[in-house]
Amino acid sequence: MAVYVVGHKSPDTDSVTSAIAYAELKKAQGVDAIAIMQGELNPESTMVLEKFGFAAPEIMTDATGKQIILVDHSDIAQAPDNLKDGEVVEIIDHHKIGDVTTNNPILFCAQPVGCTGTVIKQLYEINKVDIPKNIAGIMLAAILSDTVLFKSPTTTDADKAACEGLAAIAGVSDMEALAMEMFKAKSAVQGVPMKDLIFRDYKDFDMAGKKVGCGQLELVDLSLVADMRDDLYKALQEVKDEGGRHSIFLMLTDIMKEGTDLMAITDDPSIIEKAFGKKLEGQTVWIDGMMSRKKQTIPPLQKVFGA
Ligand SMILES: [Mn+2]
Repeated sequence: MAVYVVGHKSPDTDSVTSAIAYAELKKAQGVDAIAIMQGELNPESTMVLEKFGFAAPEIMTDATGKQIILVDHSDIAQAPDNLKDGEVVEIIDHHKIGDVTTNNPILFCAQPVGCTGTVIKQLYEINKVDIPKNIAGIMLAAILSDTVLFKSPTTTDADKAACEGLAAIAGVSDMEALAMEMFKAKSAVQGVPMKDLIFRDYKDFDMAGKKVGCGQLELVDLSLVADMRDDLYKALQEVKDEGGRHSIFLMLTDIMKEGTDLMAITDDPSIIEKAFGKKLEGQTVWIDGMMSRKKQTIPPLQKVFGA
């Protein structure tokens, strides 16, 4: 029976490449593993897969009747639909533990590191399987992406060490050049529908019973979205209303300046000041140093909501 390896909804580079890299490790161990994804590739992931010679994994969104390995998440909301009608057989992750439960004991390997790719590199080593050259390339790209070239506060020494090793295997002599190539690809916003931008890297959270959404656009320069801000705000309002959300955020993250202009629409504007110590000025509030949704945006909000 095939085992499907899948990352979270609105897949990012880590979710896609980790599915491919972990499926490859399972295949080396004799498992019929198939990497899949739950949505279209984003511009950065498209560039990364092309550069290292991979086809896009098939899109599959329903877990019914399937054996599933979750990578890069352990939340039901971010997993394939009807997960309870399938069977989760492993979880490999680097986020806080989510709400997926299982009937049987499983391999659950999560570490507080910057990227699932870093965890998977260790699993290759533990299992004494050589990492193929092109697989090392996409794993390296994932770590550079998730850690924003080691600028994100989620970065650990393990991530840096993994990148050194992977770059050597992949024959990448200039990691920074690879990262810049990816950041430029990910900064492509012109001509993209507003809602596609909002959902490009987006997650919904349950905060004490309130639905709170947060998207993130990582850009080499915020001037790229200067003339789109009003349209983005309008689209964000629609997404908030359609989904019955209490609050919705869009992080406009300046990778080079290392901060985020946080666009926010909320039923209770006081949460912004409580969470981040600053008030909204119009549509947004600039938070110096904010790079990571997981570490810097969501936890203060959860605290304020009492979730
Ligand atoms: Mn990740």
